[in-house]
Amino acid sequence: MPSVRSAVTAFSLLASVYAQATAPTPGQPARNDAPLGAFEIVGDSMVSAQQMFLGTPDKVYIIDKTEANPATVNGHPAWASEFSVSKKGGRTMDIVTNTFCAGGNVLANGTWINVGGNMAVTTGGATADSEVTGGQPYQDPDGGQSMRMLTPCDDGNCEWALFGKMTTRRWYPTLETLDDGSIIIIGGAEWGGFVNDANQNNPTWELFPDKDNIGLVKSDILANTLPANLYPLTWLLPSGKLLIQSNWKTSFLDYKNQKETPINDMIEAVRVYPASGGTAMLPLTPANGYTATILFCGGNDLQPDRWTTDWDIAQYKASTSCVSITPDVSTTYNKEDPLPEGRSMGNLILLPNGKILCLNGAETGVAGYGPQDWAVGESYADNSVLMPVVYDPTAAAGSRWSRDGLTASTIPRMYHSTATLLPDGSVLVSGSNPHADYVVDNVKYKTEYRVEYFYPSYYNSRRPQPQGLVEQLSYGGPYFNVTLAKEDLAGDVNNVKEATVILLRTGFSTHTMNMGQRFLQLNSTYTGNSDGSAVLHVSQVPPNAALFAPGPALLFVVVNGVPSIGVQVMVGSGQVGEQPTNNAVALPPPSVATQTDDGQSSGSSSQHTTGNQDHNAAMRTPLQSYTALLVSGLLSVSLLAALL
Ligand SMILES: *[C@@H]1O[C@H](CO)[C@@H](O)[C@H](O)[C@H]1NC(C)=O
Ligand SMILES: *[C@@H]1O[C@H](CO)[C@@H](O)[C@H](O)[C@H]1NC(C)=O
Ligand SMILES: *[C@@H]1O[C@H](CO)[C@@H](O)[C@H](O)[C@H]1NC(C)=O
Ligand SMILES: [Cu+2]
Repeated sequence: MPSVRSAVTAFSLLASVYAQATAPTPGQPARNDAPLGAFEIVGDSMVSAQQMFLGTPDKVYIIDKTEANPATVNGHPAWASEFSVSKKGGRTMDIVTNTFCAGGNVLANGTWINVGGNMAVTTGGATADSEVTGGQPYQDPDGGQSMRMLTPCDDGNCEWALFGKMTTRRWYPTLETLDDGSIIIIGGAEWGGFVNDANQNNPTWELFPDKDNIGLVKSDILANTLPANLYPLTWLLPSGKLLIQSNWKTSFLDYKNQKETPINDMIEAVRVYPASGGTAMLPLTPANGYTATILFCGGNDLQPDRWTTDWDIAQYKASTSCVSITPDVSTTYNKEDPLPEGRSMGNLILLPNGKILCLNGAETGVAGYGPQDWAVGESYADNSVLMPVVYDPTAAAGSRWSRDGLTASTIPRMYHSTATLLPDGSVLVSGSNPHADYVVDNVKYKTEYRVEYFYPSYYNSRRPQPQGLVEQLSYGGPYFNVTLAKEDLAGDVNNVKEATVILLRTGFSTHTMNMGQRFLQLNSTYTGNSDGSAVLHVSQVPPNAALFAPGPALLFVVVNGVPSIGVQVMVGSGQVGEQPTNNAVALPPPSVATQTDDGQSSGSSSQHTTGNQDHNAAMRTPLQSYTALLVSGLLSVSLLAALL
């Protein structure tokens, strides 16, 4: 006979089943039934995500331009917010001055800066007359020379603070973190407009902090690439020089000696804003000797004079062209597999499995907006591309792009949209607002607040749970050991042979660039144990801070293409300044002991089979036990019902 006590026990069992179904297991993603290869609308960004970055493992910081967002802060519309990845919502923030098309990046000590922007505006993006109190109704002082700082937090108590002024006004500057963890601030226009022009060009760069008082330094490439020279595409190269790509030109910048050297022109398409191709440095790996190759995809083939004439640019076909350059080896651009369709504003996001996700953007037109009759609403782009596509740099040429298993989004992500990788390996996508102000009615491309998560194919897999990951990485020096249990290796110790340890900086996402985004595979060897567990011996970052600038990054262990949940680590000293480097300590030689299973030792081929069977068992077990719990939970519900 069922007693009340057994019903109570059954009820608490049910409660625990519920808890198990909702609370994420440590080391595992929030859910294991996500729609793979697809997007899911998860929340509201409160302000439109024109700029965005992952600041802590749970917090994404979103920055908009000043506009009539219904969400408020300190009695005026908000144009910044903090979004919690786990809670799928957050709070508005006061970023004080107009951040319209500002730039950002992270310092070696983990503080982010956001600089530049535009004048105080009033309704419709029109210039406001009051520069002192800020324009009404927005109360947004001029942000043209603003420097803003935020040290991300998880307690909801951090705020943006103004801390000084740049030497000059910069609207559309690029920021790149340098090998000493300071930041170079490059280019921009003084006052704004669709493209730059000679009357407001700012062909200079400056440093923050500017420890040697260099001040303002002139840049030839920015002087010579009007009008499409805004947000110049810039990477710190392993050589310590910067690659700057603007309009059709390319240069090296040796910032330490303040010397620029022109190299070959870009081919096939303009990649910089407003053509807005997607760009990413490919993974730096031991296999490629940590040689940097940069991929450029999409954009369009417009010559300089075409940007300043009035024609229906919104229907002009974007380019399918992808090219790459390996600047420390050769200054020639190489053609790569083209995109399946032309794309402007297609954002390239590095995934921890070494593949690159291309998403967002449009098949025709360019970044920007305006009042012209031909504009779509105000959008200078049309024919949104809703289907993502994935690039595998290790696949054979001709088959690097793939759409296997992918599903389209339902939300056009046009001008002023963004994307960033999250620690669980999903990708947060937000923004889109090809308008001068907040517009949601009667337009094809409205101001977007919807936040989506995209779930790569590995998302639902049981994640490796590496033990022994460090919190801080040095440049060179001793290696560290990371333990993987048998289940982390899907039951086959031989899987350790292909396991990788990945350092990934997600970057500052805006205008189809993720400033500072970078992927570096740490060198590693392994010791596979006879009980099926293994130890990875993992090198620190190679002794060259230009390979991966100091500052916070995510660390992943990837087994069979499945990443662990990324943990935030500090690369380098945690301080701005020259980084200590040491020689890398040699790693132990790789070895794998013969795996014994149920006391039976086996040869390598049957061992492989055993491993696969174990893999299936490992995949099944949690599901089976979950089902068992669920069944007993349901039984207890009927038990309870029978009692009442
Ligand atoms: C990081 O460095 C910058 C520049 O030196 C400084 O202004 C900021 O306060 C530092 N942040 C922290 C958390 O110390
Ligand atoms: C890491 O593993 C190697 C090889 O098994 C061992 O010699 C070394 O002592 C280990 N280091 C630490 C810090 O555990
Ligand atoms: C990786 O480590 C091994 C063993 O110490 C070493 O021989 C090799 O040169 C390293 N590779 C790179 C790219 O540093
Ligand atoms: Cu913009």
